[in-house]
Order: sequence, then structure tokens, then C-alpha cells
Amino acid sequence: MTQTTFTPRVFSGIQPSGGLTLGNYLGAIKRFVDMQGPDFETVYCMVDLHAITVWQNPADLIHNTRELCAGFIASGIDPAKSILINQSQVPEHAQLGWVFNCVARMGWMQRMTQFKDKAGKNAQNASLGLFGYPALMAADILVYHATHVPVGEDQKQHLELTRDIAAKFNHDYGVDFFPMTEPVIEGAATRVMSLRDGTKKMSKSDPSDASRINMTDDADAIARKIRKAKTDPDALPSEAKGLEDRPEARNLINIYAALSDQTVDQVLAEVGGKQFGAFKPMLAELAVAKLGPISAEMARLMDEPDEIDRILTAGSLRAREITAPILRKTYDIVGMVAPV
Ligand code: AQP
Repeated sequence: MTQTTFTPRVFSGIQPSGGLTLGNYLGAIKRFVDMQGPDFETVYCMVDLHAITVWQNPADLIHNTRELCAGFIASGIDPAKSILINQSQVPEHAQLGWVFNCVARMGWMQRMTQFKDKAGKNAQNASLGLFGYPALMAADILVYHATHVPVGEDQKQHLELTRDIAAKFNHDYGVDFFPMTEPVIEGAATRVMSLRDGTKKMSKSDPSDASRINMTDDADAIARKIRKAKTDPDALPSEAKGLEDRPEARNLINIYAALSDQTVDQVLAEVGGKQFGAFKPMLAELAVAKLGPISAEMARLMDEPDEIDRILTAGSLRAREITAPILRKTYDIVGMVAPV
């Protein structure tokens, strides 16, 4: 079989399941912005169908979807350069998701650690959607034939599943139709941890607001949360090796490195030997300087929700020019009679 060449295309998404966190920004959005340019077509998505795998108040879901879109744009994603959509406006995501439900195997899905983490002890009461989420995520990516997906470290397993689904589909139907998508997990902050517990991921659904920096936090809130962030009593090391077994120290250094576009070694060369009492104000100042303009622009954009809705509608029309033919071709391969 001749090898298909795929257009270099980036797809990634974020759930509008709450306010954006610094983890979403550094692990995902900042890197979405970096990939926007001549090398790739870029498609960025508010994955509202994923958000409802756990209960969402409908009014909050609308607000959070618009706020997420505002966060994307305020961070530097340009709707003229990237396609910006909310998932439910592009029906081919869910349609391909169904095909992939029939390709993915129960055993594969049962190994997904995020389901186990999110369903917790009450898995019998979790929604079927939460269990099937990674198959829909594979469809989100592959309905664009996306070749690259920038994500945080926590999504690695779902990206491997995406490749497994693509490979099984191609194998079962004897085609070379879906690409083997490359995860792009790079930078100093692929896993930003909770400010209260350096072994737990910073998450928008953590019950403790002090555990995270929200993109909408004001300067006082950012400074207070960093001041109160859990640390240890030792001074900062001068080399990365000295951060081993110091999860909270490592987390704050990683955040500083990602916000200042430096490597961890560069940061430690500057701050090694300092106590947290001296380092935390430096980090707070940097975080406020970087996030302040973004949250101000988000607030301005949120004053014009109609404009955000127009951007999402225009994005979905552009997206469907890509997704409709790929879905149709998938249906043809599978054996679905086409309209005449
Ligand atoms: N703490 C994090 N560090 C680095 N990257 C992160 N991401 C999320 N948290 C961190 C990345 O952000 C993208 C979108 O994630 P999501 O919101 O769709 O889902 P999530 O990973 O489940 O994020 P949360 O904040 O933990 O959401 P809830 O609390 O609703 O479950 C992904 O690329 C993710 O890697």
C-alpha cells in the first residue's frame, strides 16, 4: 500500500468545565499559540460534549464556553489564523465518535487511568460518556486527520489510544486512511501541580481554590496563593538534580521557567541558594505580569458575547469543510449507503 501524506495539522481542545487554570495555560494554551504559524493548520476546540460527561449547569456551560474562547483569543490565538470552534457545532466529531466506539475495545478503555481517577470509588454511578470519552477524543483529533496534538502530560495515554484506534481502523478495513497522530508534550510545565500538594495535578475541578491559579484571578489573589503555596524549609538548589524528591519546589520552579520561557537550569542558575521567602515574590511578580494582561483582555472580550458566538460559528463553518469529507469517506469505507 502506498503511504498517504497528510497535511500538517494541529488539533487540541479544552473542556469548558470551569474556569481556566494556570495548568491549562502552560500545559496547553501557551503551546497552542506557539504552534500557530506557517508550519501547521491549527484547530482549537472548546470540547463541550466532553464537559457534560460530568454534570454541568447549562447556564454555566454557556458562560464557561465563551470564557474559554475569550481565554484562547486573549492568550494569542488569532481566529483569522486558527479555526476556533465549540465541539457541538461540528457534528462530525460525535458521528465519528460513534464509529470509534465500535472500533475501540472494552479492554483498552478499562485501562484508562483518567476514568479511574475521575470516576473514583463510585464508578458504577459514572456516566457512560465518561467511560467512552477517550474514543470521542480520538474522533475529535482524527476527524481532522490531525498530525500533531499539543497536550499536557496527563493526556499521554489518551493519545496512545487514539493511535491504537487509528491503527485498528486502518487494519480492519485495509486502508491507510487515519494518520498516526504525534502527541506534542513539551516544555517546562507539561504537568503543573496543585499549589497545596505537589503530587496532585492542578485542576479546575479541585474543590480547593487555593490549589490553583485561575486565569481570571486578580493580582492580589495570585500573590496570596503563591505566598501560601506549600513548600519545604530548604533553600532552592542550583541544579535540577536537587529538585528530586521536592515536588513542591520543583513545581514552582517549573512554573517560573515556563512563564519566563527559560529552562529549569537557567532559572536555577539565577535563583539557586535563595529561600522561598525571597523566591515566591519573584514568582508572584512574574505571574501577575504574564497573566494580568490576559485576564484583562478576557474580561473585555466577555463584554461582547455576541462577537465570541460569531467567531465560533464562523470557525465551525471552516471546520466542517475539513470534517464533512473525512466523515463521508469514513462512512464509505465502513459501508454506509451515501445520499444520492
Ligand atoms: N495541571 C496541568 N498541567 C499541564 N497541563 C494541564 N492540562 C490540564 N491541567 C494541566 C492540559 O490542559 C488541556 C485541557 O485539559 P481539560 O481541561 O480538557 O481536561 P483536564 O486535563 O481534565 O483538566 P482539568 O483542569 O483537570 O479539568 P477537570 O478538573 O474538569 O477535569 C489538556 O491538554 C491537559 O493536558
